[in-house]
Amino acid sequence: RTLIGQELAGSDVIIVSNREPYIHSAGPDGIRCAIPAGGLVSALEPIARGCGGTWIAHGSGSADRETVDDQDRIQVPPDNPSYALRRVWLSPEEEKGYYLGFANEGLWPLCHNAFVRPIFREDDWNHYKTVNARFADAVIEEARTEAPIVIVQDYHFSLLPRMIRERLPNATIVTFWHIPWPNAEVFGICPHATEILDGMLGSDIIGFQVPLFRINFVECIDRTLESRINHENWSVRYGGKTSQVRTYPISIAWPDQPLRTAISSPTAREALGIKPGAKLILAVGRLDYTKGIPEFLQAFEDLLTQHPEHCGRVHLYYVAAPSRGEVTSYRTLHKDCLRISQAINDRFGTEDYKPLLFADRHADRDELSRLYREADVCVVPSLHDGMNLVAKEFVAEREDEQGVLILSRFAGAIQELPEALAVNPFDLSKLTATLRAALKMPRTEQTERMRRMRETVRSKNIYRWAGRLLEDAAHVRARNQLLRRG
Ligand code: GDG
Repeated sequence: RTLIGQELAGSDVIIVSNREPYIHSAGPDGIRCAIPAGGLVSALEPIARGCGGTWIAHGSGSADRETVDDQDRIQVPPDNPSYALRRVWLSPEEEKGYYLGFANEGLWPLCHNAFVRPIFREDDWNHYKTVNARFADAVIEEARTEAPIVIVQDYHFSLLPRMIRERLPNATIVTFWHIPWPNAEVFGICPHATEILDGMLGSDIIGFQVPLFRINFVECIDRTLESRINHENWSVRYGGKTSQVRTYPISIAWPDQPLRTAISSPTAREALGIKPGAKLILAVGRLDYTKGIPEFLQAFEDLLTQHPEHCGRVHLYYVAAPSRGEVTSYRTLHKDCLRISQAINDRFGTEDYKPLLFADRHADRDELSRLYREADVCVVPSLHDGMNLVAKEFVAEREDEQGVLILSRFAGAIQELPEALAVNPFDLSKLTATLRAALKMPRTEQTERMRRMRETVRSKNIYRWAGRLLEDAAHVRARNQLLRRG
């Protein structure tokens, strides 16, 4: 963490993401400032703090507007201001077209094999272009030098690297794509495939979570653009400029201080009414159709149907934080999950046994930590996932080296965590069988697997991710400076 700060102290570093690192909400005692959940913020916050850079994001709440009145730029975090947060305000039409429309109804389903049809509306695309251009303006305004390091996050900003490059040719631009990249045939569905690839190749470095996504990306370039690809060092020469295509598997901060709860406070199990000896299965994730929620609920129902000895002895706690509720497919998913959950409880519940708790709300961080620590099994049944941080969080919390992780074969995290029980969430009978095996796994085997996973997550943590990415950026910057001089 300190190294990152030292390396970049005084550098002109600009981070761009859709979401803000701090969310302001208005309450009875004024405006409160909270850190949103998710890996992106914990990964990039130390960089922003360490180098006193600037973070540019979409201002997301009315309370946000109140905190700045008519100014767009504030110093954060509030308790120890160390970098600037610049908000870009979007009109409701821009937000709908760029964020809900093109990014979340177009690119999100395009990039995930969840078989939800992507929707590409011309209007959404126009808003996406406009908003990318507005963020480019903000980058230009915020750059303190003519050669800043700009770190662009995710599928909301595929056009931004080119837009910055045209106006700041000496910038070092790194784009990190947090979600999967589809194969060339699928990507070809997008009516704006060429512009998107051209936009991304404005970057010096394009980062993906795992090797397959980079292979897919390079294949898309090969089929779409006049370019020269070097398969040995994964670089693309296009329009007189070279971009490196790299992999940086994202991770989490290893907890510095394990959560210590007061001895007198009830355990998560007690709070849920779980009897001693009964097993707790946990799943956590945004309410998103890529996360395999109905699929896993079905597997749980099958477990209770086919192996009734589990009734009364096994509980499932599903924390499904609502997400993108303005998009129809998400609303339908939410209703389906509630209906299936109700049916399971109606069928198997008794006066003193409720098999399933489906919590469609945002849990607080301490509650999640406790659940991770007390669960017997944690399930990540994603149909497709760039990485999946929940799997790593569960492992990081298990100081006791107990607990079984069931992890989708289609989540990037499986590549670093082969000791998890891998599942294909589309294969219902195997999913149910794996769940059964997890519930029976001997403690010694749990320890063996968990110990190895903990070693991996401890060493391949978020600081390593950020460190590798910035080291590569510094390398590219130094090389470009030399080329310019000489
Ligand atoms: C993308 C990619 C990639 C969830 N519910 C609650 C809550 N969470 C936290 C988890 C975790 C984060 O949100 C979700 O992590 P995922 O990895 O599942 O991320 P996505 O949102 O799908 O984001 C993904 C990630 O980017 C990073 O590159 O891993 O593949 O899709 O940290 O703990 N946190 C709290 N309450 C909740 O109810 N506090």
